[in-house]
Amino acid sequence: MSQEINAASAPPDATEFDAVIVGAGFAGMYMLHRLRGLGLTARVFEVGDGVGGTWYWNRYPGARCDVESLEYQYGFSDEIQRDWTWTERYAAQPEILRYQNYVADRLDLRRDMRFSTRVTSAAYDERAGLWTIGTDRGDRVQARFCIMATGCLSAARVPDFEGLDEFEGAWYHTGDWPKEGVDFTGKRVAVIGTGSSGVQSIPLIAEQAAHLTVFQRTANFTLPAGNRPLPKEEIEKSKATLLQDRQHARTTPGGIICFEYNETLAAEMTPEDRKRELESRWNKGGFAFLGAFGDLMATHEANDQAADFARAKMRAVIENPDVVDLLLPNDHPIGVKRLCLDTHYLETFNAPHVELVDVRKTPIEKITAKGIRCGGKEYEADCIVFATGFDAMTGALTNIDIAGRNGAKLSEKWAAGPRTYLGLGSAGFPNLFFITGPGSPSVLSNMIVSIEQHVEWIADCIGRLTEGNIRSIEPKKEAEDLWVDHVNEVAAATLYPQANSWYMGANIPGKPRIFMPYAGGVGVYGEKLAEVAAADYEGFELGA
Ligand code: NA7
Repeated sequence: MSQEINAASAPPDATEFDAVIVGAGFAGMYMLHRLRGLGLTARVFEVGDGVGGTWYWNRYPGARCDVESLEYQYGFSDEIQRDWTWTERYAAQPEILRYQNYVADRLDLRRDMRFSTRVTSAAYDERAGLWTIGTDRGDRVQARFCIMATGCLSAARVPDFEGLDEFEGAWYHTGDWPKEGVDFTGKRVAVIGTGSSGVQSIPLIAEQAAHLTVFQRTANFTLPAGNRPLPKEEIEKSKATLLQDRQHARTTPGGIICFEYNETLAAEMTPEDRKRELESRWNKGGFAFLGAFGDLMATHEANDQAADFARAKMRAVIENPDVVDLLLPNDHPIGVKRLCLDTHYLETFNAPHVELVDVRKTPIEKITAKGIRCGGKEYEADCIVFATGFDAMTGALTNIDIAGRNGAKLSEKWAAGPRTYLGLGSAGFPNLFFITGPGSPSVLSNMIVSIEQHVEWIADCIGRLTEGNIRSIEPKKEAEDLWVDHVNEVAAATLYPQANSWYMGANIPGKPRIFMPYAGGVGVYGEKLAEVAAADYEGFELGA
């Protein structure tokens, strides 16, 4: 590791690099480390004033990872993992951000990073074989490779509600939370949105607020996270085996070993066995619930068993008869919208100062000076929290003016939905890589496992191109078309397309309804990546 730490950086005022990396979250940090290991120069640009990406921005109360901390960490360095100790089963945002800063210190990453800088454009010069990257601070730098480590959930989105600029109170988006925090003590607070961010923040906001009004469009399946402090023995065991465990995780569908998939189909089990399986997984907490039967995500029959079980459990903790039916999800199979893991979310609605408004029945009409108008009634609020999600998977990419061969724009090419080969690149955009791009397992997996899988593949690829004096790599259109078809076919064999989810782009008016991540699983996908690389980058055009 020390050799890589000492790798030469480009001078601070350099404008030419081997690679530019956009984003300093988990993906950008590791990518920089790997490129340094190849002896290449790289510059990272990041909007935040520090490393962290998702975990830099999502500082809302209760923000916590829904993948267990012992698995949600880098697995590439034994030294790094051994010298860090997680405290809880699910790490909270401040702890994850501390971890990222610890890694940035250990690898001395910041000297090649420029913070508080947004990349606004990237244009490919075909003759020179170089990308020119522009930023909002006026930088114009050139690099052979441009690597988008921009994250899948980083373009925070406030819906276009009429009247927001007239609102006299303060408003916040969970994905762009003030660093100094927000004190809701004694305030009347409105929260719009009941995805993971709403479900995590609502119980804590309710503890402070004088009155809390929650505006719900879709009731979500939510189950107890079962968070707890990590015992010493569990930590020690993980430290001893993390690197092997990570190899194992890469062969699993979700990149998570504690998930424990049961491959038996629901119909092959007795009702008692099904109940026992669901009960033990529910009690354990976490996403493992979705692994109860082999066909839980594939057939309505199996899914209904789990969904009915979950609804009964949810119903049991809701005391307020006025809201019980509203809080129970009934318009989508369980798991096809991101499952929420909560700590006392449903119980929050038992409190007399917490109110639930159904905006499916009566959509929000407008934001007023004093609050939110909905169903002809004005709900007054001192603060509004938008827990309304992200322009997921594509937003952070299409927000940058990316121009490939002949000036063709990525945003135009993707107007009817993202088109990539393996989620790694797009035809017409040579030497442009996406880390966990659309068309890869990404958000359906442990993001860090998928990030490492991509970063290592990209680093190997760049290393081989550099050694072989190969100027460029770019997906062939035929390979891309086949991959997009394959991604769609795999999704169609699951229940995923049956919900209005951000996986489908359904949360953004006008966004094409396409299932964006690859549902074939991390293991299967990893085999495909290895085959492609071994076959001299089959499906890619290599430019001499
Ligand atoms: P999500 O999961 O996209 O949730 C956003 C929520 O906001 C969801 O309940 C939406 O309802 C709701 N929403 C969005 N737009 C509106 C409008 N216009 N009116 C009313 N309600 C609206 O984002 P999160 O930040 O909670 O979580 C993102 C991921 O981060 C999560 O899945 C984990 O992977 C971590 P809808 O369901 O679309 O009807």
